[in-house]
Amino acid sequence: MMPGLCRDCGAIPSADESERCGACASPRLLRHAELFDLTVAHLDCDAFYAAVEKRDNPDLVDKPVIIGGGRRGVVATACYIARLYGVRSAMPMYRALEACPDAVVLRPNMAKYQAVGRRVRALMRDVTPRVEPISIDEAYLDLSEGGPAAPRLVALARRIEDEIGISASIGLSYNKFLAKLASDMDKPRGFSVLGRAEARDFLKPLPVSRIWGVGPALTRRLARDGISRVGQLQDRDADDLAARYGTIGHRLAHFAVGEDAREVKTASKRKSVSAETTFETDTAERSIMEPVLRRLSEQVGIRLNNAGMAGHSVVLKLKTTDFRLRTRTAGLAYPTQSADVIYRAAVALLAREADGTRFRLIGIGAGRLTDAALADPPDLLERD
Ligand code: DCP
Ligand code: MG
Repeated sequence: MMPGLCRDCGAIPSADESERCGACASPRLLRHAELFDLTVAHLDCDAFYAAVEKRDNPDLVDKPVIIGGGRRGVVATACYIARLYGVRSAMPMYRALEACPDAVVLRPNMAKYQAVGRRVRALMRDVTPRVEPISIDEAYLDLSEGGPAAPRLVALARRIEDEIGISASIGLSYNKFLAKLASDMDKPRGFSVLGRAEARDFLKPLPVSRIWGVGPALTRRLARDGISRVGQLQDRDADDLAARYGTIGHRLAHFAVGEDAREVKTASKRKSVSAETTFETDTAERSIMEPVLRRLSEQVGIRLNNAGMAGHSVVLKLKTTDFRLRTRTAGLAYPTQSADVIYRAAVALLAREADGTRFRLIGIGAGRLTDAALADPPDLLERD
């Protein structure tokens, strides 16, 4: 019999293939052969900023709502009604309003979203301490301990709706890569399951850019080699791919067939929070590298904030044209989440390394992680 679960009341549906839950008559039944064997989940709130605003103003519930504008003039997010008109995150606001002239546009209220994000995270930590936050509204959960994952996730989604008043979508699988793909499959209010049996076929038609770590540059390079779909990587030898594309070749081979060995990393297990990028062309110019460092510092700041952590040191990572790795570390007077503090430390480190050597990759990390409560004493920041 196919294992099943009701997403509304949590009951186990009867063996007959009925379409509705025998206990509460809900049609929202989950059925999957591996339902009670899978333990890695990805949870992502639906239209997060917009959902919070709708929760707080019932007049907005059935209207198209766009959050954004301000200095950047782009859409941060749009509710699912506005998405029916084609409005998407990162779209210029004027285009969004061309597509959906009746939309209600609101400026983001970040402090409120941060607070709601923390409450969502607290509910996740009630289910398991093994939570790895990825951004303000999403996280991975490792549910390998404490009983079958699926019923606990069904209950979590319900608590987020009942106690916080927004909805989330969940992907359940056997690793992080597939869990994240799954959570995206059935938004909003989704619950998708990707088992071992179907992973390979599921991945086959996807564009290679869906593989974690495959950015625009590598996507273009693969396209030049005639590879656009994940399926085209499925029968390739990992060492061959590594010989052609560098170390990421191993990842291409493994992820293409649904293998991802990354663990769900809880805050206490994490040693650093970092961001890095490969230059389109190798460079020795500080004037080119510094703006890149600025952007990476901002990413690290956001990631620290999302993870509720602060770094007590800054690590600069450079890879030379001949693939030699240089890492340089600077201690900080106090733990920080500030992109500015990280950037200034990184620029000082870079000044010492910019000796005419050409670099192909630059990265920056925050090390010696501590709890965010200890970060950036206000008097120190003000003195800056
Ligand atoms: N965000 C942003 N700019 C972007 C993307 C997102 O400011 N380019 C903000 C607004 C989102 C929030 O981050 O509400 C979470 O991002 P998601 O990508 O999870 O998007 P949503 O939660 O809005 O929608 P979805 O239902 O697709 O997850
Ligand atoms: Mg989201």
